[in-house]
Amino acid sequence: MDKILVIGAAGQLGLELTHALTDQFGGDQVIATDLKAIASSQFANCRFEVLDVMDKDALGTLVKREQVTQIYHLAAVLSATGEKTPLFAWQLNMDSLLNVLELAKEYALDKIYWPSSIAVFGPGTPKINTPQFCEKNPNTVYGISKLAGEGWCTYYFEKYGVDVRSLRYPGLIGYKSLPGGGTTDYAVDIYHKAIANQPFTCFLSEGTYLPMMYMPEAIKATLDLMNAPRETVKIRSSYNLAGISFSPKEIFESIKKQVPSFEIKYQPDFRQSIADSWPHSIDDSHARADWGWKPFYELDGMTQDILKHLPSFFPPQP
Ligand code: AKB
Repeated sequence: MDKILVIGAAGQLGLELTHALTDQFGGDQVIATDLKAIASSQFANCRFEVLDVMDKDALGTLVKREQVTQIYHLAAVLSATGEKTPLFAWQLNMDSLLNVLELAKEYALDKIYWPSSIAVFGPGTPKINTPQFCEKNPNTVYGISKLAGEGWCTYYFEKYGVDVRSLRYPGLIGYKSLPGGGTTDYAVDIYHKAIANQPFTCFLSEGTYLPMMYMPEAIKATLDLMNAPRETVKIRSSYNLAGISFSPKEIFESIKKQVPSFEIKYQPDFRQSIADSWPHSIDDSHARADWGWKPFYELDGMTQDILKHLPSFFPPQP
């Protein structure tokens, strides 16, 4: 029987993915873990344990004791935060992945999921419809660690047969939790300001196009990839994945259709150069061909859905 361990379950992606995994496998089969004990209240339908993924012995004990068969390893320092503490970001992002891959080899686990990112691309990458295979020269420590991680995933698959699967997520936009230190996170914060009837100051310039994805699509893509038969998963570094590409001006205009009084101003900071090094749009034809991926949201549909649901998760403060 499948036993699923989620590492970094209290993060923006982790929270929603853990709930989806609980729906798929049943609460008894899923163990949510995070560094923060306070997160336990968010996992009423499955077990929660405090875990530091850097502690390989504690991770190994948990995997053995619970007879874990699959690990979703989501803990990471993201792009903007990573630039403030580069060595810590490298250490956390790399050592934690190696801990998980080593245990997957040692205990012959069935499957591993590890997210990569559009941050693996860099200034020399083609910006429009960025291909799966092209020049990658990331210039953030986050991007460098994701690119190295993709190499390690391929290595463990080829040398040891570890069935590790990965997606290069665009910026993820959800309404159930707050984002955590990414360059694309302006596209989450902007909705919080809109429902609070406050003006939004954007840290990117109005014309900065970035690939983004609404959370329900990211969850579906992740489960589709993980549920695909082993032989259909032909790329073992990480799959390109596309949702919607838009600029701060376009998301602002989309929100303004629903909240006519909404205002924005632009004050680009250090995150602008990170965004400028990333693609505008992504070619995900390999994901479509290999395991049937197809995105289903457009910008206005996502905006309507978020504005409808966000106030019940984060009631606007007076
Ligand atoms: C970030 O902005 O750092 C992340 C990402 C694109 O991986 N959302």
